[in-house]
Amino acid sequence: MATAPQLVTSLATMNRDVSAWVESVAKLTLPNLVYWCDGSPAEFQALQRELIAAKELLPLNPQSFPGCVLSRSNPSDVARVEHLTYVCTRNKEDAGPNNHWIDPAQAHAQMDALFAGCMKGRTLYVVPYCMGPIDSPFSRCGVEITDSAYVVLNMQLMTRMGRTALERITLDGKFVRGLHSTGDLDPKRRFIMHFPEELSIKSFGSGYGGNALLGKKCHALRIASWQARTEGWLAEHMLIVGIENPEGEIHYLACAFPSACGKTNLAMLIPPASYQGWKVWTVGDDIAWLHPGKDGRLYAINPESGYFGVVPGTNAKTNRNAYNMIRHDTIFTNVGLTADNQPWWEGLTEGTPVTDWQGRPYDPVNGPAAHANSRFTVAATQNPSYSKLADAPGGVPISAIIFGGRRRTLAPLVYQARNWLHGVLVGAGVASETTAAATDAIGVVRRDPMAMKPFAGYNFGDYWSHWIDVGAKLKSPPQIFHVNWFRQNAAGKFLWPGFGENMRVLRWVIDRCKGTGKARETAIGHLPNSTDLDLQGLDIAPGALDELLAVSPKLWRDEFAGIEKYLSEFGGRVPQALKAELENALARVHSSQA
Ligand code: GTP
Ligand code: SPV
Ligand code: MN
Repeated sequence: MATAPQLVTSLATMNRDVSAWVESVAKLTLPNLVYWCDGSPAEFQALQRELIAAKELLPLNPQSFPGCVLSRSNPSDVARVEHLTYVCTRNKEDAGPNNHWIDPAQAHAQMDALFAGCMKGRTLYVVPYCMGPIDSPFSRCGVEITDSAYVVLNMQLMTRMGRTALERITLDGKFVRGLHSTGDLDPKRRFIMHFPEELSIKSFGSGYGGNALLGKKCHALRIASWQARTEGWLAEHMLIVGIENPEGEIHYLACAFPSACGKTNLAMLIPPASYQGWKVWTVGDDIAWLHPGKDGRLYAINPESGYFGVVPGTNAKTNRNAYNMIRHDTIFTNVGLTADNQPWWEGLTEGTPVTDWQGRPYDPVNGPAAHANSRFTVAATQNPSYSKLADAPGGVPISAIIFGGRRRTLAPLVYQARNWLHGVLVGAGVASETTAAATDAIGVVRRDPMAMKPFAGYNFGDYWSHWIDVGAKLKSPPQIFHVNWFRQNAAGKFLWPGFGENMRVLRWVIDRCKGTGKARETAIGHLPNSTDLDLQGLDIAPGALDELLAVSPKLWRDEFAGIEKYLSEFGGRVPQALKAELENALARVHSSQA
């Protein structure tokens, strides 16, 4: 007979719905202890100390990385698992061809069988959290039940977690239920299931990132995108950044790039030396919730309060803000170590790795010292470019939406859509090379509409309709653009220097929004001539810009044929207006001579 779980804090009596759910989960999972997280710094410290004592976390060099720890995950558990991620709607068509699906009743049965008794000998943590500023009408709450203290620590950095969140849940009368167990980390017993109609999530068998920190992709994108559709807003895989010019005018941009395609970097970019007086303010680095405002503009909040960022490639030159930000009070996951216990990763220009991410002596034969999807978890307030408006309950007004992808060929450095509807087509047509952020093959170009392929909680056909509807509600909709920082030459070298230099493209984007930027019209939209970009002080290979700003009608004909084929997978759910827009685009590209 299992002993009755012991209740630890007074939070257990604050909300009857939450308590009843916790009780029923405890009955199923049979933990030793039920612990309600209050979200206090003392709690964080105590949990971290416990994990260090249990050797589940390794303290890093206290002189150079004070307050930092290293977590090594199971080598089979290092990224999101898209093939094991499901959206379980009553009607299969509602999940759409963009999602894996099984019947909700069957999904619950399958998951509950895995959860039965899975927390024996473990602690069940109750993690109430609020996605978004605690006092924002746009915020939405959830409770994650997990048996991983590592998840608790991450949720504390990534969300507004604990007592205040539980108070808000009581006011809202509603919350997303996320049940998580690391199980035995057997990849054959690993599933991430979403039940948008019930506002619930069940995740078993992984302790990693988006699989396990349920506030992030599971709630703030898959469940929230469903909620957003019924409530008239958008939940998107976008960074939010403010660009301030020397006159003090700030334009906010929301940019959707697929996983590991540059969101965190752009969100905290440092402008080139010639940009005296320009400042960059980070509102968010991964997720944006966008609401039409009374003034006819689109407003964005960041539902998160921390960053779960890609480590490799971070250095003082590429991303000095991140480099400084992660030197204290940061959780590193799956990086290597130097002899004196400093974290080490590929792209660092100093230090030598002696231990790899699996804890083995470093040997290049075994691959990189840090896993390609190794991550830092850090509170957003540690970011030197943290925006004063990151906590603003009403969010920030968005001037431009920028889609992007990782395309070796074809997609130019930047182009602007003609209008909102054309922009929705540009977003729907996004394709990008896959990255280490998910466990599948890397470097394969796939369609990733609005960078939401792994995250839209419903049928993409309905999703595009919803985008069109939201645009129709806006008197002053954001201008829509597409960028590509990842074009390569024949030798496989990046044509564009990227990182801070991306500011030059953002400046053109903002000028276009203000109506001052110049452009030429092409078959795919408006492109800058090289003379329309501010290139002062830029070191770029001769001919590279011409290549970056070229549009090949022949290649684009093939591209649009591919987009047409892709959209047809969604059959009758694709909005007529989008089909008509695609026909226009095809006609333009076919009649184009160049
Ligand atoms: P997720 O957290 O997975 O959603 O990723 P993200 O979109 O935030 O990507 P991130 O900014 O972490 O960048 C991913 C990788 O791309 C890192 O290794 C960066 O160094 C690299 N990267 C980012 N921006 C640029 C760029 O402008 N040019 C080039 N060449 N690489 C970049
Ligand atoms: C992504 O893959 O887009 C991430 C990391 O931001 S994870 O939290 O694992 O989803
Ligand atoms: Mn992401």
